[in-house]
Amino acid sequence: MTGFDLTIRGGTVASDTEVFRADVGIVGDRIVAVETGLPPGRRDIDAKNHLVLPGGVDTHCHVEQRSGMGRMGADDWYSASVSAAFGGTTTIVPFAAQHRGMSLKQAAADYAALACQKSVIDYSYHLILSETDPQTLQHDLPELIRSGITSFKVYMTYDQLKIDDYQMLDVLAVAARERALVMVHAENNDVIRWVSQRLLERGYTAPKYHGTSHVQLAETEATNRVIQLSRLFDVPVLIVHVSAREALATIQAAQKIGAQVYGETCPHYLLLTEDDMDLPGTEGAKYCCSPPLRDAAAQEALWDALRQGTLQTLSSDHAPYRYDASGKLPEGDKTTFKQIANGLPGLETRLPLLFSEGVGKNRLSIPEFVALSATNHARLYGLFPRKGLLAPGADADVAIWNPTREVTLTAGALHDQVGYTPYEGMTIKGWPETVVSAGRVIVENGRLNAARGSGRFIPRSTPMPCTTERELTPSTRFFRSLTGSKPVSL
Ligand code: DUC
Ligand code: ZN
Ligand code: ZN
Repeated sequence: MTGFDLTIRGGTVASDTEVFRADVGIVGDRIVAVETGLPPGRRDIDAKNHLVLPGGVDTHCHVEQRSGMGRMGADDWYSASVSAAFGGTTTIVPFAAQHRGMSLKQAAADYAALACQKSVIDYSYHLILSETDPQTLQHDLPELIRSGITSFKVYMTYDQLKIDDYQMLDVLAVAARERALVMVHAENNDVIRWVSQRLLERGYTAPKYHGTSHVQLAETEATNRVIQLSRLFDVPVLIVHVSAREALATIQAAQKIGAQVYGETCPHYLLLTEDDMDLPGTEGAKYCCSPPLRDAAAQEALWDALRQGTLQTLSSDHAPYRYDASGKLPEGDKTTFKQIANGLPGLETRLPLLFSEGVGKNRLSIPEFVALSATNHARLYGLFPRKGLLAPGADADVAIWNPTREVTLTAGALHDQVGYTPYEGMTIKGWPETVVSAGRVIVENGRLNAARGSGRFIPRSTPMPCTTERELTPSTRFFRSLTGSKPVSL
């Protein structure tokens, strides 16, 4: 084949199953060849001694979004997408959030307008659903799913966002009918509320009490509850940001009996612990996220779960709240654990951390890294085979990694607007030095070469978990029939 616009030459290519020597030939925005000995293109990149991997796909990040607590993140679509690109991620899927009283369709339209003006890499978005009225569930949601927004998140906690079990059943029924993937923030709201109230009454206000109030059993209980609810219709659910051992065991047990449960975790649950919330003054606020950081045993269990496939994706859950009154500390040094914005930044550090701590420390193979960083995201959320692999026909999204380059992480060197990194001073090994998005070399020699708004919206197909045809039991068939408008016979 001749006439490549770009070839990436002499590198070690990997997929989620194999590692092999090949050149990658690109025409326009697509990969057209992956084989050895390709002829020169109009431009050649020498990838000798480098790994040539699919650009990362980050399917859980918060960008230009107001939180359940009403707090605005520091990153807009421009800064977030630039930061993602520098960290080797070429597709992001954040959230268009419907807050109470808002039209879902309007929330999605407003969000789309922001994204298309600013993102420098390809993107889609999920929805966040906080209303379950007929307009939302019967009209807006099905229409948005059919337009390529094929997943959405619901919350079991946060007074301003949570849905109850009855609403959850309504939501799961629509997902089953429309073949969309439901992402769930699984924590028991009342347990957290009850414990928090008692702690505050007794003057326990420091950041570390965030961890105390988000006790592990709150995550276990909610995880189990939504899994059981999903079984009524045999509909897939994906538990986001799994942090704890018991929640993992619950997911594993449900998978064993055939429940369609998928799971995600994030770098901070693998690398940080509850001790990080226990720093002098309010410093621990930088480490408050929900669910909270756990302990070393949880970290080991999460690594195991990533290797064994209990959890399929590693997302950043980038939630960029600055360490000031706009984010983490609305009441300055008087801020209680209950007022701290929940979440950690991590779009740019997600893959370098996973590479260094995973591949570099022999916890993960290179194919496992590719699966957890890109391929599984693409499959689970309806982006495959356009994203998440290097093969003819796929989008030319490539991260060229120097596996031996050492980098010391500092907030000043990152490209988000958060102003701190939880990993300040940590030295890691391996960095995505050159990043190609839709055939454009957008990061090279530490510089960005991409215009605002040059990323594209990618309509998503039916998520893989929702495509599997399963034989329904008579009971599931019956309960599914109750979600339609036709009369059912008992
Ligand atoms: N849930 C998230 O998914 N991200 C940040 C905070 C939260 O509660
Ligand atoms: Zn969440
Ligand atoms: Zn999140």
